[in-house]
Amino acid sequence: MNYQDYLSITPEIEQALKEGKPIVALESTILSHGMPYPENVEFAHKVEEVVRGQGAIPATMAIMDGKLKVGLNADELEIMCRAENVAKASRRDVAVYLAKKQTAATTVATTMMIADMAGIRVFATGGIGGVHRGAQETMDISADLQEFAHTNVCVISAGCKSILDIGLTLEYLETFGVPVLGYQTEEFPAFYSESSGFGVDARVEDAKEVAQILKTKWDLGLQGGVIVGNPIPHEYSMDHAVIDKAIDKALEMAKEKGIRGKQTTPFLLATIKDLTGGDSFASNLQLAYNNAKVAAQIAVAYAEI
Ligand code: PSU
Ligand code: MN
Repeated sequence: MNYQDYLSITPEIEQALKEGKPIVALESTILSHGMPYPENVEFAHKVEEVVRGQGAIPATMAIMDGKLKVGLNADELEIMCRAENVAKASRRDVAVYLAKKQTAATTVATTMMIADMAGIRVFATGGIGGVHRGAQETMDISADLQEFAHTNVCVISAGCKSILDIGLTLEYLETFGVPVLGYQTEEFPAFYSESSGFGVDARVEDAKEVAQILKTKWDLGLQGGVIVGNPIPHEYSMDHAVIDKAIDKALEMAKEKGIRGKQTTPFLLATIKDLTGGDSFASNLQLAYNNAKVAAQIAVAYAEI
């Protein structure tokens, strides 16, 4: 068997791949481990509609029944959103969960892997993983970053949350040769807010410009991903003081409870949501829709060149 035998691609996406139509990959960890049920069901459908609204086809990824699923139907989305006995799959888990037929949600790293295997080059998410605060001691660095170093997929996110050390995350990406672009901004966005105080490598003005950079990078055989930081729409951005306080408290609680490994990120996300009384969740939804929209525009522009 080769890797293609493990892919289960919906007929619509299979057809789109053949015809070179624009497709946008979407992850499922954001559904299973990043958002509450049943609000995540509405989100899962709506984010796909946003992609379609721009003329691209959505491909939500998951691991199910021993297959790498490219595109999920309504029943499968429901399973991912209910998240009962749904694991979180990063790169090292993929073979284990496939062989064990464990249902698992895909992170940024594994969504990129599956997208690449299927031939999908553009992927929209909320926030990326990165270097955790205190990583100098814990060595907690998301496998997402290694994936950017090797896998040819462009990821549109609202940057990363300051549960991470944003400065070290950007240093790591520089070391591994990953272009970090700012979508109509000079700053790398900090998820809930438009600014982080850290600059990007290059500002880009529109989807066409991103598509040209992708083409050039991959024409040159420069392996690896491209990160597009797309700031949260201004009207949804949150007060720094409110969100920073919640993040600090969540980090403290994680330490007290001895939360480690792959539990860290989901624990921090859920705790921040509780502490901000759901305000952060409303922002989270809006930034993810905005990323899906820009990603679809990039996929359309990339398909045209
Ligand atoms: N950051 C968020 N929301 C998320 C995630 C990160 O603001 O949902 C998810 C993504 O799926 C990301 C993963 O790939 O968490 C990173 O997990 P870890 O830090 O364990 O690598
Ligand atoms: Mn980690």
